[in-house]
Amino acid sequence: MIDLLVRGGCVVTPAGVVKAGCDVAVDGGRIVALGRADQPARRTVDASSMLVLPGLVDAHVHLGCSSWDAVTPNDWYHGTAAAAVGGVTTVVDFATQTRGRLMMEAVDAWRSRADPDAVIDYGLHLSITDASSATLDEISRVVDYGIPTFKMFTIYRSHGIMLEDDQILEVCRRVHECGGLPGVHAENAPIAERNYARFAAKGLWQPHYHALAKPDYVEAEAINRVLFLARVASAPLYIYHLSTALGLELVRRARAAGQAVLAETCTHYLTLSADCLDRPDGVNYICSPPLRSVADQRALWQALSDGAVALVSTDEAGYNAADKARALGGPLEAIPNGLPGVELRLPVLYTQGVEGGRLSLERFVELNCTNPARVCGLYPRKGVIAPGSDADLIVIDPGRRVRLGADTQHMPVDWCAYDGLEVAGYPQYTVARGQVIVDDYVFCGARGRGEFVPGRLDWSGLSSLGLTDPRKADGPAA
Ligand code: DUC
Ligand code: ZN
Ligand code: ZN
Repeated sequence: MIDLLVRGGCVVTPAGVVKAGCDVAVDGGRIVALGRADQPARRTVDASSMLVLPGLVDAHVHLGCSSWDAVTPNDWYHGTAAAAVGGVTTVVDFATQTRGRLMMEAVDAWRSRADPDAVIDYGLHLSITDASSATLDEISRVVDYGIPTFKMFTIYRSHGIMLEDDQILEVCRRVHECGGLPGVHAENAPIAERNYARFAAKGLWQPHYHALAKPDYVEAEAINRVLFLARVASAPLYIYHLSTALGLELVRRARAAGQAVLAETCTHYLTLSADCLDRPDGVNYICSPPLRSVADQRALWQALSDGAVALVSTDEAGYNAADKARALGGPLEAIPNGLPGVELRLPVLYTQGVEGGRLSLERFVELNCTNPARVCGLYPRKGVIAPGSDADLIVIDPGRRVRLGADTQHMPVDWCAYDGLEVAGYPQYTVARGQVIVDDYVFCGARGRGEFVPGRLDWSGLSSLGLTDPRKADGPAA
């Protein structure tokens, strides 16, 4: 007798969509068979007339994240529970090095918060904040531990996490030598800082000026610079949260020239525009990079379907409205950045992407499940419905619709970035490593059942995303 049979659904597999009548057999936390599996099971979920997808992987979240004196209500328990309700079965957070200290201290700190509370499995990136010889020498240890992705910041000088160009070059070199993947939060710091100071001097503190302080060229210049540094280092590059058509154009050009670069965008850059900043609750919508124009959104949707952007994440970092509003009237940089969204990527993008005719179901799964798992080194354990993979599955009734709002979302954040939007796609069941943790739309998972999953990059698999290992490719020399 097997543990679980998800019977008769329309299943998205690596070979394509199995139209209907496909069973998924689960035992010992893994998928053991696909197709017609006439086996007795301890539990059967009837998936006839339902969609069965891999659980989503969110490659970019900040849970229990703090900014000055504010902390996001989506901590490791509430954030992962809400994520599960939204069909997410793996999240990847950022262990952030304290400058001058060992990176492994940050890893230990993140694990000590995640392990007792996480409801779903998780991986980590490492946000690297200095390039001392001790840090550079520690990179191989971090990669061996199972954290192969390193995020560098070209901005946030006052937060003590920004790297200078020489440091970025060194980190790219060393991460690449160690078999890891360097990545970047790309915004030009001096231009943004000058703009903030200029607006502050004139008393222009409204959220509107956040977007004006960081126009599209602030992102694109930093992308251009770091693309060049990565090329000099012969290193691949992961661009986190790409938000502009101008930055995208640079990514496209680099990829066309054979450079190993991949880009991520986020739900909000696809679906919300800078006009949100002008609403009465506009301060809530402050995030970095800022929300952009409808033309930028259009370019990003196009890039999702043609492959120039490889994955969608949420950059989950949702603060309560009062914590955002408290900082109004002072420097714009002091307003906590980020939007709540870890629960909402599936319904929002299923509705606007798949129902909206912009993405096939297969492409939706690549962007939200398979590719994030590949980029974080979690594939094929995560992100795919295939025998041998973890049984991370969601079962969706595509006909059921919900109107989003602070009262319907499960995240304990007191406002909803998509208030009033009608969506389909919330899963009726979420199965994580073989356990039903959302049962008929009700969360029933146990605190602390989630485990750290070490990431190991598979360069041959990453080549399907245009990320050939530059050590082996005949790419352009700098
Ligand atoms: N920007 C970041 O860089 N991190 C968290 C959220 C945000 O908006
Ligand atoms: Zn960032
Ligand atoms: Zn982030």
